[in-house]
Amino acid sequence: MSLLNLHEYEIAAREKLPATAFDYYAGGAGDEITLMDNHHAYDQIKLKPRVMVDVSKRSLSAVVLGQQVSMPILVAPTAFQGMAHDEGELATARAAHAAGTVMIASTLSTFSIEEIVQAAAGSPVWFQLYTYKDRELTKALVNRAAAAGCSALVLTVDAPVQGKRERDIRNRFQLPPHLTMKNLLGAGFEKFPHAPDNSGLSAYINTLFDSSFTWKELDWLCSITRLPVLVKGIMCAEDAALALQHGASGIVVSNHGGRQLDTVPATIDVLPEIAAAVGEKAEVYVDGGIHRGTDVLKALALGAKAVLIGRPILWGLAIDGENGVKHVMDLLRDELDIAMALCGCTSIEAVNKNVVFSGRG
Ligand code: FNR
Ligand code: LAC
Repeated sequence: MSLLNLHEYEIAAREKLPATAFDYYAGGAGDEITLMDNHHAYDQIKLKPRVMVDVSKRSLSAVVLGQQVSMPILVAPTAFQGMAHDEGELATARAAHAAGTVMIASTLSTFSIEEIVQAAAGSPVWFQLYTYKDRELTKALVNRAAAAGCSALVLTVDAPVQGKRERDIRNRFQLPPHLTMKNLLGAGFEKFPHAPDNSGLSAYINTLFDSSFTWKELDWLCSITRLPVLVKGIMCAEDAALALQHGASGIVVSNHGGRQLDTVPATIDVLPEIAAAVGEKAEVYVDGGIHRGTDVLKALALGAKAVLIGRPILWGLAIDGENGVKHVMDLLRDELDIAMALCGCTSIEAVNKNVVFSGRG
């Protein structure tokens, strides 16, 4: 029998993947408190069912950065998808296309951004940007993404240094030898450095990423591209306001899936305050811990335009490549559809904070 929900996908993926890969995908920083809170915070929020509403016709379609998607559920950028499946990011891009939604491709992908955009077959791909100390390289990545056909940049700002991920340190995490970070091939940064006592990724990030990047550099980034820039990794209203002042078209409320700074709040707990501060000025997205359609509905109710899904995509990919990712998206879509119907909502626009009991938002 096929898997029934995203939790079952995780269990099956844990059995299938090499332990080092599973740990890298599943793990978080420190004691993994934030990783767990991201999930559990959703359970504390209670939906308000509404009855005797005509819900016979329903639509989940939404518009993100001016682009129509079949549902407000997007694929979060996650690195090294080639560890989950030989077709890696290409399988994910095909599944996102089949699901009618956006894939956000990581800078640290195991296929190139050109290959990924091609696999997406006309569906929107956004490029997640990590900024390298080598400013020309950073600029070259931006230009390449635009030339490849990406329709937005997602600048990740919560990783000037890498969080302390003890699973990866313990495993001396390394990329399997047959995989490279293809976007970085020309620059010679396609492999981890030698790091016998550490996570190779941690050594890579701490050597190469630009930890001096500030709001001033966001101005610079916006000045060198015509693509809209989303800033990913915002956890408070003050930083959301700064992002907008410096040219962002939107923000992603994210704690990097609990992988950077442990003991920061669950994203869903800070979303209402940030969404209220941003108002109609820009688009607000959220990720972290979402594994049920009811979670998606709660995030929309509390102010998100759409949500991003990280790890569950990797579990789908590990189990059955493109079909697995598509099935994960379909499960979430069906669950969201049911939850909306039972809350009396027939469209995404109809979802608002009245869908949850008060106490939050
Ligand atoms: C990530 N994330 C991430 N974010 C980013 O901006 N660039 C990246 O390359 C990666 N890589 C990455 C790898 C893996 C294995 C994970 C789990 C996460 C963070 C990701 O985009 C997202 O913020 C979280 O994964 C969301 O939380 P959930 O859905 O995984 O709980
Ligand atoms: C991670 C980095 C690559 O979370 O974003 O592993």
